[in-house]
Amino acid sequence: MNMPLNAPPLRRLDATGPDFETQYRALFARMADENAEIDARAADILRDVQSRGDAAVLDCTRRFDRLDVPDMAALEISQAELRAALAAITPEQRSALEVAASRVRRYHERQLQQVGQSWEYRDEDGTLLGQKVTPLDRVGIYVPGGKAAYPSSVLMNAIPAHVAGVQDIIMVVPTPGGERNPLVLAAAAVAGVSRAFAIGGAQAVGALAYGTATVPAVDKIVGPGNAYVAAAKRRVFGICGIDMIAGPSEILVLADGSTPPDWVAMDLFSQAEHDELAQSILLCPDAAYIDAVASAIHRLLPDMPRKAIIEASLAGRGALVQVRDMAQACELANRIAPEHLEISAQDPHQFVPLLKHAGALFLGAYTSESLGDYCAGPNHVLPTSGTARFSSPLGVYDFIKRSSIIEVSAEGAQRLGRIASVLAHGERLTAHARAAEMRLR
Ligand code: HSO
Ligand code: ZN
Repeated sequence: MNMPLNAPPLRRLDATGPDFETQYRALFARMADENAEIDARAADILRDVQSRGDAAVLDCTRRFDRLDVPDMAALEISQAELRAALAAITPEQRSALEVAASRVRRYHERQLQQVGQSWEYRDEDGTLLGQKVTPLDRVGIYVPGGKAAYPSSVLMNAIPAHVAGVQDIIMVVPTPGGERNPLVLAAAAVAGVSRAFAIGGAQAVGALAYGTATVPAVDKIVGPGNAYVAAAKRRVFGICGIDMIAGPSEILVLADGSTPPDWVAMDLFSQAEHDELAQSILLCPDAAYIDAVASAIHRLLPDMPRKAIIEASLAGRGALVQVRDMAQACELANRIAPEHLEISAQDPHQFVPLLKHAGALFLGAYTSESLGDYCAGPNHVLPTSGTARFSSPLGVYDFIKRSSIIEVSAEGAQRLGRIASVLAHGERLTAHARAAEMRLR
């Protein structure tokens, strides 16, 4: 049964071997995601939307989404339509959406308790210092609607915004050929989206960033999209905020060999099925177990409806890697900094202190990543492509900002005034110095 797999779909590497460094570099060669041509086209679209507003958005929607409507009003999805979609889905779907939403809400409410608190303290001389937390006024949520339309992503983007206290949540979702996805609309109703528009691509990003007669300008745009959307988000950053530039999905499984191999194989598939460019990797010290996962992959793959995508993803960027031990697996995991990190081990907790960089950690055999994708509670919008080294899951903190508060007492102005005056003179900024000195007794 232990059929070793050396040919495609999945390469096998040995992390203790002499060639590993070269193989590793090839496996993680970053995709050239800043395609100059795509960027130039996104820039053209943004310029057009900035100057012609709704008319440009309508033209693009005709061209790219094959959707010809007389005016932008026809592209707004009304609250009544969102509610109707919620009423029309099956009771089972509705309850799944609602339970998922309430778990996601609860998790993010906990986050709000930690990061949403304003605070202040007083110096001995009475000077008051603090930090005031305020939600953003209005945010835009980009929901992909082409190859992949994910109602779960509507929840994951809108709920933290809602929990943070954002008043206006504007959703955009492309509807190629005019087809509106009922589950996406139902999720928008559950999540409390304020307004929704059937637009997408760089034109939707432009509409949200600059505002048009119909689409209100937002303070931040969140949510994943295709390469045009990513390019447009990069370009409007600064006019408004953006969350991150999301790359293809990734899963890294660290296995000690105690989880049924079929479970691990299916978890690898679960990310691979998102995209030909998705990346699924197994790290394991046990060669026989790797064989077992390889044969599970062979056996299970033919039955998968998305087997072509899975196969392309596994063959292109997947790997089964034998490591010296679990400690080496943890070192490699930190280097990879994956979006999703499953620790499929008998005692996963012993490895947690060793793991520093990952979008989300999934502990133990029962924690399939897919549970996190839908309903465990934490956000599924996560840093990809190694950006977990410096960034975090989408969260309530992405929808709030902080203002500093300073109230200097008459007493405090004496001490601080002298310090400020010295430093201001050092910078040759006389007005700064005088402003401080005038308040000295
Ligand atoms: N794993 C994806 C999220 C998702 N999965 C949506 C299923 N639906 C990116 O983290
Ligand atoms: Zn997923």
